[in-house]
Amino acid sequence: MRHFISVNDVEDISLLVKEALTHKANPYLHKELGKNRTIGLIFLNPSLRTRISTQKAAQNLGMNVIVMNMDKEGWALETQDGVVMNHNTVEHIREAAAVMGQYCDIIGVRSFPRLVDRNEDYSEDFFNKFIKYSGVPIVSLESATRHPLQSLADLITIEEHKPKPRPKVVLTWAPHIKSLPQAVPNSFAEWMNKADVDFVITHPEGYELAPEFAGAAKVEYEQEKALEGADFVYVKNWSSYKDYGKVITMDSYWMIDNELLALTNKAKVMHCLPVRRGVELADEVLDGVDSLVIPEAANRVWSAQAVLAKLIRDNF
Ligand code: SN0
Repeated sequence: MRHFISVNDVEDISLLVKEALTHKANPYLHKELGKNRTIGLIFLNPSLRTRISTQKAAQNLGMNVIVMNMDKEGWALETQDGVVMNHNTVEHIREAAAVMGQYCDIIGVRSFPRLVDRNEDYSEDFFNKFIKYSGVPIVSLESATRHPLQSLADLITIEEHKPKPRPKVVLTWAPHIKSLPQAVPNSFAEWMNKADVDFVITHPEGYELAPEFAGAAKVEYEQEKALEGADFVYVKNWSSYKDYGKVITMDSYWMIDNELLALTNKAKVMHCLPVRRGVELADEVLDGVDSLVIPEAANRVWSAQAVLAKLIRDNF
């Protein structure tokens, strides 16, 4: 594995889950693996779990870690080629990424979509340029269209809590007041489509995910029907892909509460966090016995540790 950008970079997802669980059982077993290696974690957007869990994972492997909130502490970046930089941008990604590649053996990058131009976001231009100009392995800490470290942590959590060999997993759209990226649901869908699960997506009309991410997943527009027999309910809001970046409905009755949860097979509830209480998920569910949101967040460490260990082994 040269980079970790999507599920397509992973040869065998169940093997990666197994490796993550090995790190979980014995976090410091490979504390020499990353010795004298430096990882740079570059954030162009806010983060809590990704930042701390990836830093912790790298430290468990003995790596040196540099964290930079580039949006606040770095020079304003230009990403387009051929631009005469006589406006607000100060430094071109060609130089910025190349220089960081000189200081770091691996670079993790977080960069959200602008949600203005679908082609621009879905081309993953920023990530592709970062890969090209840095010259080192790149780990996605959430890109415009994907959040693979989250999806791997989700799969680890499902593996640990599944009540049967092939559980039913339902990804449900949730209401929100803001326009959010499709990265988390896109990524979750592409990982679930490769996992041994019965995968169903439910959302109001107009919130269809991009076909390359929805893949062969079953789409059920009636939420109550989708929830029937579910073993896991994965809750997430996203803005429209079709009417790009728009909030087309806020339908508050889509919020999962105990009444909707009663339709499932005693389902466990997942959410990548941060979650807006009383908007995306009812307090009674988040505070109830079926919530997995904290163990799911805890698994972010083992997800990152498995990925970094693989990158170190495969590249150095
Ligand atoms: C991000 C998202 O992609 O949906 C990060 C999730 C890991 N979430 C948000 O930006 C939430 C913002 C808000 O105002 O609730």
